[in-house]
Amino acid sequence: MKKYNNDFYKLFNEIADLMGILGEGFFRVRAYREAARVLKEEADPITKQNANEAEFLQINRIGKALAQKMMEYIETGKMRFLEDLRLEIPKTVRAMLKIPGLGPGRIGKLFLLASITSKKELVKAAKNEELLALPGFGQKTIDKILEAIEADRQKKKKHKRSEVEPIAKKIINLLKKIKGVKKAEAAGSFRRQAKAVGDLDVLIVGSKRLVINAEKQILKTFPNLTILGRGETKFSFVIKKNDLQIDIRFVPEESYGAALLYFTGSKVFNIKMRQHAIKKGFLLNEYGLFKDGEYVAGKTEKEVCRKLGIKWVDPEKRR
Ligand code: DCT
Ligand code: MG
Ligand code: MG
Repeated sequence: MKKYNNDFYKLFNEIADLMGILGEGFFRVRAYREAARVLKEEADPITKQNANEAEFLQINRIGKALAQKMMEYIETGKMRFLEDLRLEIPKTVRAMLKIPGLGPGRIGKLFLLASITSKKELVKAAKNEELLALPGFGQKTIDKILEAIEADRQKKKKHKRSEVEPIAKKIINLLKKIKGVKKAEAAGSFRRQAKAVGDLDVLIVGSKRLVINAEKQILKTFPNLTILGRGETKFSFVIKKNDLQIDIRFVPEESYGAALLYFTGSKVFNIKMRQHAIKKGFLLNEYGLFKDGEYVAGKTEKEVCRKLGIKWVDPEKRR
């Protein structure tokens, strides 16, 4: 039998949000939020069978107005009060509730005082300095909002590992079949076993001539892609279907280990490695490990680590 507790939690919180946007008094808004919390965390399971207004009134924080709405919802699947609120506030305004750091109060000011009705308009107004005139919007707040929107955008661009895995496999296999390719391996966050991957970084040992061949083979396998760039040692493209970017880099054999270290990252791990190298009198980059301008190591990760006097670290632990 369906339990309604979680529905009520969401619905009453939504009512609180929307009333907050419309500038309802603090106490009325809080009453809905508190009721939502109690129904989710403290109340016994509510089902059609045990639904009863008098019983609801026994629950902490539930008064007549809320108990009636609960009955209405169980009987009809709707709360008219909430439906009306939704009609008063455009969907794109309600969607702004998802922006971290932007609560109903501020959204209400944006909507009612500045006629800002979407995230897009908000970003535009923030950049125009229009927002500074609104009460509660200092430069610091505005910067935080813009940062949150940008961070959200970045996060959304991540791909699930399970989605990237088959593509990585396909690409590596295809590259390995090309004549002259000695090694092909995924680096970056994928090699670090990250659950969410921004792009797929791939390294190949082979001569520069291979870039053209690799491009041909890739286009055969993935006809629908956007090429972002092709250089002598790099080929970047986006698979259109899922918007996944792939960076393939071609490195000489003597640099493979150093390049694998570098392109596996993380960025923070690389900084630590380079600092360690400097302390020991080396220079470390994606081409190799150098001392006084002379190549010392670079063919494998382990060789580089050995010369640096440090243990090889599992990619998963390179944070
Ligand atoms: N790198 C670095 N310094 C930079 C940029 C990159 O040391 N300024 C290294 C570390 C990671 C590697 O190159 C690949 O870079 P990204 O693909 O940008 O990072 P990632 O760790 O693979 O993360 P993402 O999942 O976002 O691709
Ligand atoms: Mg990457
Ligand atoms: Mg990359």
